[in-house]
Amino acid sequence: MIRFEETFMNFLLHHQERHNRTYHFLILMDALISAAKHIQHYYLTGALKGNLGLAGDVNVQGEDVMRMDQIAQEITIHYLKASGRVIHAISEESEEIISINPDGRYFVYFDPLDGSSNIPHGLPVGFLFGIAKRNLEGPEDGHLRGGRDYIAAGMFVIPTGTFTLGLKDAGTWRFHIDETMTFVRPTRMVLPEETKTWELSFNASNRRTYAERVQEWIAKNESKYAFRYLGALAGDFHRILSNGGMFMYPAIVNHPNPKKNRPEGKLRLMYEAAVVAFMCREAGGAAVNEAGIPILEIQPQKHHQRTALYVGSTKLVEDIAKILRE
Ligand code: AFP
Repeated sequence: MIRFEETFMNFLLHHQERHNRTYHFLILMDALISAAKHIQHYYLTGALKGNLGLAGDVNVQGEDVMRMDQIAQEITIHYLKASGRVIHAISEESEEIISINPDGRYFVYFDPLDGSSNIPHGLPVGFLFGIAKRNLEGPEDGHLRGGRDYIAAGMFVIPTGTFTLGLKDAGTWRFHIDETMTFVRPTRMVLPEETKTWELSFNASNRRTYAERVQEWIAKNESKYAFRYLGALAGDFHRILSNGGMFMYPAIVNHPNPKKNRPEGKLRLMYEAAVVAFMCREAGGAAVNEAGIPILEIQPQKHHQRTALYVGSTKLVEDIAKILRE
């Protein structure tokens, strides 16, 4: 006997009544889910079809573009256009703001395939997105919204079939894909208080390049927690949300080759850091930058702005934030 479970769309319908969300939001979410499923299909068949290699271009960040980055970008733009609900999008794969529909009511900030070093291996990557609402009443108020103004943010971990969504003032929820390719079984994610399962996640090969105070914090705390690192933010943050602990991508300030320093951090504010910070807040956690400032309070100055990131259980994030603020 097949057991049918509560679907994502049913869950949203139920929630929208309680949180004053409109059908426009549902239609946008439907578009993002369709895009994610389509990307997942290409990813799963990518090794056979020759789609897991380089595309031959360099993106706005100066990085080699993978074929899958291009495919994921095209698919996402297609569905955002079809939804009719988006005025502008900002994507890691496009230097310019992408104009979609002048009558659209949402801004969407996304990275359609984050974690490129995993692509050639077919290992987990992320499709991350944040959504903000356009000011429909007053004058146009620009696209550069800080995380505090997002109404939702989420991530698909591709190809694992998991989808996690943070809804403003309504929690962070995880869904799993079923046999019919439907996301089902909403589970509310709350970061565990109990430290037994907590993990630390950072690129250990960079540790000597971090600021001294960050290196000292790591030396003092690392033996208390398990260490895990996948190299794709969505996958690493997925674990932190379930197990607790902290993911960090600190500023690189002590690289032996000073040209390789990244004092502003590596991750992108609008479609990486603010997305996970938003989900983390809704799950009871916190996130700060290298100055100990809450990620959600940072007002972006440019679309592809970078930031350092410390995100996870409030106790750990606050502990390191105190040191970062000194
Ligand atoms: P790429 O998509 O450019 O590989 O970057 C992935 C990412 O932005 C994020 O998903 C990871 O957490 C982080 O960078 C990994 O960076 P390192 O390879 O330097 O550890």
